Amino acid sequence: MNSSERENIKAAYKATFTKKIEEVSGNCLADASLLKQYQALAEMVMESITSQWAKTNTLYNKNESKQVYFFSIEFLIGRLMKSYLSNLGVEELVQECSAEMGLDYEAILAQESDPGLGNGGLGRLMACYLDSSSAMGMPAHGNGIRYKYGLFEQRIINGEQIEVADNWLKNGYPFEIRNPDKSVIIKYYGQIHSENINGNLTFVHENYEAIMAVPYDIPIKGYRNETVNSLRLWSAEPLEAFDLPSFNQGHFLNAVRHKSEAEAISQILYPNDNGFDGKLLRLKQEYFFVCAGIKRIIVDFKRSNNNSMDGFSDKICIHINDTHPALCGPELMRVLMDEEGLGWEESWKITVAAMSFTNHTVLPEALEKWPVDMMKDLLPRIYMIIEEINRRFLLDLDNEFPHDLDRNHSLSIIRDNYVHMASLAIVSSHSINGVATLHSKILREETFNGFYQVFPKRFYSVTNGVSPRRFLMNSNPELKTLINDSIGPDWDHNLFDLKKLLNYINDPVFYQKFDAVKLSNKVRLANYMARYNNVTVDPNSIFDIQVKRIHEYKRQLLNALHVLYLYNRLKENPNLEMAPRTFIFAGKAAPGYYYAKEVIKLITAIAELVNNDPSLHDKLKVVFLANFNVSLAEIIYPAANISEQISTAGKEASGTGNMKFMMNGAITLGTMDGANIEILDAVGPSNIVSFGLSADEVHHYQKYGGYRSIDIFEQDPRIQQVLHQLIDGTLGYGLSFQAIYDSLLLYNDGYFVLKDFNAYADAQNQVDHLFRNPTIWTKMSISNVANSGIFSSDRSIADYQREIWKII
Ligand code: 9GP
Repeated sequence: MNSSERENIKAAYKATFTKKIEEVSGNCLADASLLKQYQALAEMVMESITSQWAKTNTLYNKNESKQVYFFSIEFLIGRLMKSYLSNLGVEELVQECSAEMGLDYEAILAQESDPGLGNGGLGRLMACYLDSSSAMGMPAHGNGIRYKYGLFEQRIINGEQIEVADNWLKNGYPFEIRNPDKSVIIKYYGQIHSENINGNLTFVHENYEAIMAVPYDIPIKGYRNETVNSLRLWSAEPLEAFDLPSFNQGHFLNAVRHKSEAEAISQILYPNDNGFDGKLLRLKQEYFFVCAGIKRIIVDFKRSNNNSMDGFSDKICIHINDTHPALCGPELMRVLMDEEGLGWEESWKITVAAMSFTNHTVLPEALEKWPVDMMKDLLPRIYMIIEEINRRFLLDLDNEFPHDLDRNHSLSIIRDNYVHMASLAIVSSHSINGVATLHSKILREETFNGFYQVFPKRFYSVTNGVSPRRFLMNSNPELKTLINDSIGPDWDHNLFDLKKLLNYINDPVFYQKFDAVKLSNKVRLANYMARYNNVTVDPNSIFDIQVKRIHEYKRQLLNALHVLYLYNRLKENPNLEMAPRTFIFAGKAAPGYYYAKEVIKLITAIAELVNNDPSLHDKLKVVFLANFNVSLAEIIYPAANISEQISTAGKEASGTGNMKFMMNGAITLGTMDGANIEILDAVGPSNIVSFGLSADEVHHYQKYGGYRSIDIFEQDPRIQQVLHQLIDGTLGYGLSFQAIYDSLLLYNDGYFVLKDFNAYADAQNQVDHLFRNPTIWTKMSISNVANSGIFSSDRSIADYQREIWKII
């Protein structure tokens, strides 16, 4: 485009935007608030996307290509405006025009709410996979819940986490389209009776409670291509908003009760990450979006397939993201048999061929199981089908392994009065995968070993990935520009091309530019911390960052204890030679997770102690950033020098924050857990700092014993000092962290914090030495960016396509 064409386009943009402002606000541009400016821009974006969206849907409706449907109870999508603009290829233009019109582009974008429709890794992964599928022009859609309130907003008050409702819809959401014409009725409770209709046994559901699932569709626009896939989020509504007969009889509360009971289903996201509490409402949620999603898939499929179900599993993949949507299996069976009139065998063949399942955790407390009575009562027909799936599965098992009662019991979907959702998902899927090599191995050898023996060919491994568009190009524009200037712009379609940066691995001029980018991102984060935490930090210090959900197995505690130890060293020797360090933490604790909340309190108490001690001469700072969410993450990753990935080995399925940090040049300080192992493989041992027990060692201790935390305590005066400080008032008058202290000593340190302490402290020393040699450090950092291509979610999606969905 020549410059006069560009000027014409800009003039057209400005005119349209000005007009749009009038439409959305009734004001002229000069009087329009930032919110209205954002809404005007959002409308323009939607207008440019919707015709491509319609075209993509028309194409898909011809059923020519295989469609993938991700069923997930979480989709942590983050703000979308920047992605849309950049995927449309107009971001620079909008930025330029905004500046010329005297508007604050970043402030306009900040008006968008950040939908917290997920807890962490699981939901964010789904968002990256949708982004990648569209970027690759692959038909893939999301099916989830449109929670009215997303994950709570975290405030830190007097050092403690306080939860505030996340009302992300308060100003409306401009990127969704409500499609009530595609609503689905969901039936709960009631009784099932069988009837013989024309010689066929038919199951009839009576006396049920019905609610309506109404879809809201969000376009997922591909990066600089014509593909627009859909994320469909279901909202629960009553069939009739108002019960007039009750009202007329004076039962005013009853008149609206049904409305609020129905709406409760999509009211709020359960705030547990890697945890499970068997609440009835959660089971209602799980069936709600499964039933609605499956129904629409079938309606759409049949419409474009001469009203027939032939070839369904050749054209449809139903991907179950963790066990929350595991009812997809029985629900598909129900529809195929009760509504489509197919027999059991045929329905089962279709179901298993269509379904695939990804497991995301091996933590026993996160494995879902529902009381039989609850399931039977709420979902009577679904329960009948699960029983039958189980009966047939156990029969097959008995044929293959006769009289093996133990095996039969341990693999039974229904056992000890619970329905085990992972077992259900495995039995009804043709593929089961873990999300990193180690995790998949643990699934095969431990967690699901019994199933692996029965279905060895069903087990796969697909290492997670993250969107390079969101987590590199859009959140680190300066690095993007430097990479473009160095290796050309084509890496945006193939992240493996980042390897070309290795040509600059000994180039001092490139080093300077690379360091300048990192510094600029650190300054951005330092300004944020000055503004929101009122803490001044040195941007030249090591930014050592641990951001993720607060969980015992993720071991923020190990990091915090080490900070306290470093503090003690500095107090003892104020001249200690060390690079100044800023330890940054962020993450939410599940509201009912007392221990995790104590850890937050501990970190903020250490921050108070350290940041207010002038004798440290600013060598050490500690910051806890409140309300970690996708938007904050986008500021944090580009600014990191150190990425703390220090989970107890064998516990973190993969991690994806580790990949986002790496893409932005942070060096991983990590245990050999989850995808850290693949990061080590990708960058080589000299570009990562690893430490600690291996998963095998942890497993061995857990199985056979032999670890006594008290022995470590007694032998190590550093640990003694730090642990005493937890309870002796050092951290604040009257402040005592007895529960943490007890967990480490009295309850034998279940997450091996003390066992790994020494190795961690050594690793931290190594970090300090490396950082003090800037040439080595920058080289390591560049190597991390250059070798991060394998962690693009485009690669993960390509793996799923090839191995699991069999889409060529
Ligand atoms: O804890 C895992 C995390 O390791 C992984 O990266 C992520 C995506 O696969 O899933 C997390 N699991 C959950 O959030 C709950 O199963």
